[in-house]
Amino acid sequence: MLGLVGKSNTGKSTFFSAATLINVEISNRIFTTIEPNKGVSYVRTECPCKILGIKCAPKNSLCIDGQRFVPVQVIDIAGLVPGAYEGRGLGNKFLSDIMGANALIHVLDMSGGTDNDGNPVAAGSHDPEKDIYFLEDEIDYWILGLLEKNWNQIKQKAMHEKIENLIYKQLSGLNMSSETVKQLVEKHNITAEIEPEKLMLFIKDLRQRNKPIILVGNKMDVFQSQQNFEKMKNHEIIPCYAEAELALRRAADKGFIKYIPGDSGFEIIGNTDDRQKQALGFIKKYMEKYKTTGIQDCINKAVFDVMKMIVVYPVENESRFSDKKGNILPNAKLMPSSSTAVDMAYAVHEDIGRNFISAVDCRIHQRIGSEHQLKTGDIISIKSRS
Ligand SMILES: Nc1nc2c(ncn2[C@@H]2O[C@H](COP(=O)(O)OP(=O)(O)O)[C@@H](O)[C@H]2O)c(=O)[nH]1
Ligand SMILES: [Mg+2]
Repeated sequence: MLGLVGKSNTGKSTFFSAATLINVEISNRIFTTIEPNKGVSYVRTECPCKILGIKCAPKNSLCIDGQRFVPVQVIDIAGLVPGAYEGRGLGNKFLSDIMGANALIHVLDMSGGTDNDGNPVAAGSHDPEKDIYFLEDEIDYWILGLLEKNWNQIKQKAMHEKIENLIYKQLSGLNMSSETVKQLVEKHNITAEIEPEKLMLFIKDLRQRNKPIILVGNKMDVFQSQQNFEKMKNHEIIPCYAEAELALRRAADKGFIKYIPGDSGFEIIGNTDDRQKQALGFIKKYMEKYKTTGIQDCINKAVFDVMKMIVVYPVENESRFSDKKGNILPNAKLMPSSSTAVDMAYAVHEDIGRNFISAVDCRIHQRIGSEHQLKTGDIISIKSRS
């Protein structure tokens, strides 16, 4: 799950609406909104149907003109205010929401038109670079709070129990592997008597692994944003124009334009009035400069580069690339990049994993073993004892 975070007024809800709107027939829209702030977005990847010259029939995902869109949950996490970690504002809700996120997309108002508390101010009056550190600090202090709450107990128990186990239990809500916690505890030489500054370095390291942050510079259409973007070149920021992406997806939904999320342009195909033409013209100019609106880039970066996932296609029939019913490339599965053939078998079904015999890499018609490492785009048929 990806969490959208940022102060009020930076464009999170606009980003969320754009990222979760996709122009496909209703029958294909299997994923609907779960809660008001939770929705489904899609990572975009080349569908193997294109290169193989076949017509696919996706079931758990979508294929638009040879681009496969694979669902990923997104949550619009409101409530970031200074002191959220102390429960200020919607602080507690904010923190329990980020607890469940695998990566955070931090939406910045690059125009500097939003003050510390999330109030709109004149563009250029706030330094958006500060917001980067502000979010990191909020999360760090929150994790520190989780540890400090029971530090006295940890101290006592540390006499007869390993400190890494105690810290692991204390941070169980973060869903980290015990292996990662152990590694970090060793790396930072954590003991029950650790000095606060050293503990903070440990927490920063832990946060970077547990809640990696993708920086999004929104409102790049505003003049001041471009100056700030130049000034902040030492950070890796994806330039973004959320309002435009929302307008494009809505226009595509209504049939005015042809636009596939993530494309570097669009085509007007319906009747548009002067006002619409003007708005689309402005967006077109922006895209000529920045290539895309940035929304799809953010989702893809989060899933592929930061969470390091791959997309693989399990099939039954190894020569037709289909399921039992003949649907070609029906399912696209997101898996961690280190996944093996047997991992995929388990991901399809527990029983198939347990009864795994071998698998076939269908694109090259080659048998592969259980420990064979998969790569993105693989089409795999699994043989199991039935
Ligand atoms: N210029 C510009 N304004 C935007 C963009 N995205 C959002 N906004 C505006 O910023 C304001 C706050 O947006 P909203 O999505 O409600 O922000 P949230 O409070 O972070 O959820 C609204 O007036 C939006 O229209 C953008 O890409 N460019
Ligand atoms: Mg909002």
